[in-house]
Amino acid sequence: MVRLVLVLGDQLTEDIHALREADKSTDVVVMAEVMDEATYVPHHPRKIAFLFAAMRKFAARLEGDGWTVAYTKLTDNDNSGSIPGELMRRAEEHGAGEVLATEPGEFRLIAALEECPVPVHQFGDDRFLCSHAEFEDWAKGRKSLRMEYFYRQMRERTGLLMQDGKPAGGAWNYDKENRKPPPDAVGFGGPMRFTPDETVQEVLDLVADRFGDHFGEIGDFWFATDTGQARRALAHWVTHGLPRFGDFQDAMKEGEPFLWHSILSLYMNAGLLDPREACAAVEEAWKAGDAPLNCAEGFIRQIIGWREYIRGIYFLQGPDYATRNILRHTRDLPPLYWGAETRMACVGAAIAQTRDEGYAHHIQRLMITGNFALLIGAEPSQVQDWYMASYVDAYEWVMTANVIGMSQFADGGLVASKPYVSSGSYIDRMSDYCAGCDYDVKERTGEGACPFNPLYWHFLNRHRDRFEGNHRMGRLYSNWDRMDEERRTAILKAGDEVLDRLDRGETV
Ligand code: FAD
Ligand code: DLZ
Ligand code: SF4
Repeated sequence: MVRLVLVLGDQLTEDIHALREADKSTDVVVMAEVMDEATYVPHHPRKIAFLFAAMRKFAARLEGDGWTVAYTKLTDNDNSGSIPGELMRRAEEHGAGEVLATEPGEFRLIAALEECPVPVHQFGDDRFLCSHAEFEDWAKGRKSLRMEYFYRQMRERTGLLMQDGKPAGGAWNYDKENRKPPPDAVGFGGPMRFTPDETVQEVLDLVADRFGDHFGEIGDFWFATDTGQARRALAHWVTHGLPRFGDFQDAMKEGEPFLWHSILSLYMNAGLLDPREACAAVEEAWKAGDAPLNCAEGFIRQIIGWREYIRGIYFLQGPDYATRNILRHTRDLPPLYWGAETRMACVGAAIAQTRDEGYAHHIQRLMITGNFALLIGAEPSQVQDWYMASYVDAYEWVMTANVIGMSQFADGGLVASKPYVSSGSYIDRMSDYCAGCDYDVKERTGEGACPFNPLYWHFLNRHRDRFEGNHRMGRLYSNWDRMDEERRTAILKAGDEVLDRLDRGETV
């Protein structure tokens, strides 16, 4: 009997598990552009365009390779609007009694496939280096699930940057070398850009027409949309970006959205680029003397460490992880996140580039938009929805532990050993934003004071019971206690005023 083989929009890998299990001569591949997936959060238009274009090119490639593909375009009259709906429709059309699928990266879709009237067999997604069982095994019985220990095990398992069973260079982690402030000039022109071909252009017109009300601009679309292009983007970055990637990994610079970052997450997450291949290329560059160890290690740690760990936590914790809110934060995310005016240069820059590119690099996500949301006490699920809607690389398997855990501390410290909050001085040290800001980063109170300053102390003060005993934070509370009472009262009042202004809908 004919079987259907489901390939989702972020499963565009030729040897993905379900395709490996299928028979090209009898089975039918099902791919579908559906409204349910495009709108369960209002995804950035560039994300929808990227995935639809890449899906169409991937389907054509499978057909060229001898597969039968039943492809549904968004505008097809009989499009049922959902993945289970399309499976049922295609099952009837082809007389299929079974579906082969690769496990989706989001619980809601896993559940939808489990409930589908046509039986769906979900195979493990082995594009990841660590299976659910292996992660559970690692986590079992541990008091603390810190990424660093997981990472060391992954280095040993993969052999990446290992010499005679020991970490190359003698240390596991060179993060200390990777915190330089931004240089005056960036000599790297950013990621490789691709001119839209006919397929991409058709999709760009469709998305502009149907999803113009979503936050984000299509603008000048330059993403790779097939594996060949994604590989060229990788090679370009390894040659030109990697050699300085590590040094400036945490830096931020006005007008430089990409710095030396790879902009490869969207390709890896959609299946166009194999993370093993990316790590191998980086290790090779280090071995050839073309990239320093701190840069190669920094990148490989993000992939086999953070990327795998973040996914492991999502699947280990289960569907309710996304709803955690241990700090009981309830403030609505202010309209400035959706593009309303702000006088804060750092926040304005991060959000403007998010709107224009669907991209912000890690420190912008963590220490600008994430930091501000945490300081004002925004409701974590609203923060999660904003990130899901704003980034081209966003899927729940990777977003949830980054937002709920790392950024908002809503899981009570499972992922992060302390909350990622800072005053303006960290932002001033790591960026050049403050020089062009309406606010004064040196001031904690008064009309022109940088809002991050009073909000930082306001946050620490209102959560004192929880954080005072944290060995990484005790010194902060000692500093606070050493200020005279009048000063402390004035700072807390300044924090209240910022929050009141936000609540009244005034521009901050
Ligand atoms: P680079 O700086 O060049 O890093 C190399 C690669 O490492 C990335 O391509 C990515 O695959 C991986 N990586 C690095 N850090 C992480 C991490 N914390 N978790 C997972 N992978 C990581 N990443 C996503 O892919 N999708 C998301 O939806 C996402 N949401 C985030 C939300 C918040 C609040 C934070 C703090 C981080 C989030 N990240 C997310 C992680 C990280 O910010 C992005 O992977 C990175 O910015 C992508 O840009 P890049 O490819 O230029 O990365
Ligand atoms: C994100 C996304 C979008 C916007 N559209 C589609 C689509 O139309 N069809 C599809 O198969 N997949 C799409 N995706 C990706 C899925 O939402 C993704 O597979 C799940 O979020 C699981 O990671
Ligand atoms: Fe951001 Fe404060 Fe600096 Fe302005 S002064 S850019 S708000 S950190």
